[in-house]
Amino acid sequence: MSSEAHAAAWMVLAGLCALCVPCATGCRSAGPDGDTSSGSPRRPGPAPEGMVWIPGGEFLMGAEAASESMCDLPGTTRDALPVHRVHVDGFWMDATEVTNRQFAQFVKATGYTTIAERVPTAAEFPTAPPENLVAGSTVFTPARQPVPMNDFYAWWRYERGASWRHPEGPDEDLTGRDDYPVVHIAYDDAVAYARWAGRRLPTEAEWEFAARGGLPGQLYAWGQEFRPGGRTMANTWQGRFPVKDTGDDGHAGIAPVGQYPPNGYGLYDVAGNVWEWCSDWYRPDYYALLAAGGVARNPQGPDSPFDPAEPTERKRVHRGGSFLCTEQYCTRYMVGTRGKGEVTTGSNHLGFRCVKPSG
Ligand SMILES: [Ca+2]
Ligand SMILES: [Cu+2]
Repeated sequence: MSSEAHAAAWMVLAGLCALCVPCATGCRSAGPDGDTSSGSPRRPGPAPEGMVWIPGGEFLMGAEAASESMCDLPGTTRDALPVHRVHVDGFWMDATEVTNRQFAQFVKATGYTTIAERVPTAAEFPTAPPENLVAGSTVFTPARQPVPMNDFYAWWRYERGASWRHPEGPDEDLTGRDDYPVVHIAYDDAVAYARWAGRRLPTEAEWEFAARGGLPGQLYAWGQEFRPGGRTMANTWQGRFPVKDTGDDGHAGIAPVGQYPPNGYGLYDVAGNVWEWCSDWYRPDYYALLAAGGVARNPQGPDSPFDPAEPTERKRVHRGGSFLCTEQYCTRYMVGTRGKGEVTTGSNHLGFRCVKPSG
């Protein structure tokens, strides 16, 4: 991929968090009737390493939260509507986001090179100037002063040499970061890891069912309040975005996995820290399609991707929000809301976790 492709890609990427601004209309959850019914409630034996059992069942998927309307910026859609009924079978899920330590084991065993580490070729991108054919990825950089919220170039940059090994750029490495989530992971990178581990990526429905932790129709993975009793539940952004993250929640920027309370199923960081890849193609109208068909059983996503905001980009779903999310801008740490990203594009706030079927 060329820098041009990257440029397009990081526009897409930034779209995750870039298009959202706070709405003044308040927030509503999916409603109190989103009760779960039992799917596969019994743990089918001992847990695979690092995984917890997600019992499956029926639930109300999506969000009516004002956060995902993102007011009136171009390219935004209420893509987490309508709230609709979904059933998922039980499965195992990684309790945490995949860490640098885990990803390093995979790379050591397989010699895998991530997309961000590959030098794009002139054959792939004949129109790109040679100087643009450099490996790298997208890195968040604080703005020096407050900037308009409609231009994410003010805080995203393409950094040559950035990759999972060098999250902030070539001068930084993984020293002391073994337990941090791996980042700068493109979709195929995540799939390759999952295959090696005998696992796979979650569907979007599995991800949301799991993230809700058995609590029906809540705004957050832990309930209706962002800070219940003043307690910090997730790694997000405090302070003026995108200028200064004050780290009032204990971490300015990315945090090691598992620093905040787990949800009802024992999953850590399903809100904030890093976005997580799901296996579904992204379409903003997919929920409407599902809702028309009654209870959707183990939905796998649409057959093909389509984002009207960027119709040529092939995107898959991201979930969970990141350490950059803030009510000033993007509150997609809310459990039913959706993100999306072009499949070859990673960044320093995008990672993943895996699931494994019970059988
Ligand atoms: Ca934080
Ligand atoms: Cu966000």
